Amino acid sequence: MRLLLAGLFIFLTSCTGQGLGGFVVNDSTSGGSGDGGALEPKPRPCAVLSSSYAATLLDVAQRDGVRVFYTTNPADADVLPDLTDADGDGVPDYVENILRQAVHARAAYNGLGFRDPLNSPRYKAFGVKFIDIHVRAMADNGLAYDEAITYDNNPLMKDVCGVRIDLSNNLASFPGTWSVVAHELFHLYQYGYSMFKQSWFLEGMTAYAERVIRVGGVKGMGTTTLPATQNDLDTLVYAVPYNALFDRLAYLAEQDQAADMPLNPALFAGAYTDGSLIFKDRLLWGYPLIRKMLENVEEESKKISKEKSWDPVSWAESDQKDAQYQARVMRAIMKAVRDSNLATGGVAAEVNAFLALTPP
Ligand SMILES: [Ca+2]
Ligand SMILES: [Ca+2]
Ligand SMILES: [Zn+2]
Repeated sequence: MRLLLAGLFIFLTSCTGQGLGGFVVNDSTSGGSGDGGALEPKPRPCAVLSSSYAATLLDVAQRDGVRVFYTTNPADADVLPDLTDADGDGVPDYVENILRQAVHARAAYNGLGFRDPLNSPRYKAFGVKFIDIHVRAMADNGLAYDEAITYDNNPLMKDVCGVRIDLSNNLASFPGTWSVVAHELFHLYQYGYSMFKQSWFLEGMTAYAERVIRVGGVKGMGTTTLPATQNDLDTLVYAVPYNALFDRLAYLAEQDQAADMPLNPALFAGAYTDGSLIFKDRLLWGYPLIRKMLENVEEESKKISKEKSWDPVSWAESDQKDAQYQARVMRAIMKAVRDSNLATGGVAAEVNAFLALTPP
């Protein structure tokens, strides 16, 4: 690791080649400094990386604080296979549609009261200015990283701090009904609220949240009932990234399944370059409960930081994913459920059995 002075900021440069999992900022072991009871964490240095792929993403399209980096260079491994540019403005439709999904989904999440990641104490502490989407040739459809980073080997990134999403350069028939941009984007919201990166929490909740643009108010109509035993909780929730827990709880919390999301109607008119609507319907059930869960989980994240004397905005990756904290995340989630009084009528037994699994 080397230190660079750039203006008033001190950047930490990664010397790992293994992606962000082996991220070096965490080995600053700033434990102890904590936030000392202050409302917002003190400023932190954004990490500066020099990954080789980033150097060749030499095109960018940006709007409303979202930057999409890509390449049209046919000699580059990450080149877009489809360079169609229907309106001839120089931005390929593929990139334009990524940008439109990101901007619309973000406006919706924010309009529903979820705290924008760039307004979170965590990312404010690192001086994050952009949501950066890197369009690449990759095996996954998308990935969302939680570290605050920039790249010093790409002139377009200009050493301005961002949070990074990687997206495949080759999603079949994108945009179609794809919601992967909205999905990865919601992970950034989760990261803004807490340090936890347990898969059941991240993916279960996000598989629900991407309904913001997909057909339906929740995934699978919320028909999968809540875990009723510890074994259910272990095998159907904790062991299953794309579990049905959040969809079921959001379904139970919704009072009016036909209600439009209370968003600016102009947002719902948003369309992709082919004219198809970005929002496939206006439904997202139970979002106030999900929002409350995130707020409770944020408190739990802060509590653990204090108990462990960890930097509240920078935990070791292994601690972020540590299953020993899953019951504490679950307790924070259950507190939101208890406070919402869902255990009534025909589902009282189901909800109470679930809540009994992790007592307050
Ligand atoms: Ca265009
Ligand atoms: Ca929907
Ligand atoms: Zn995900």
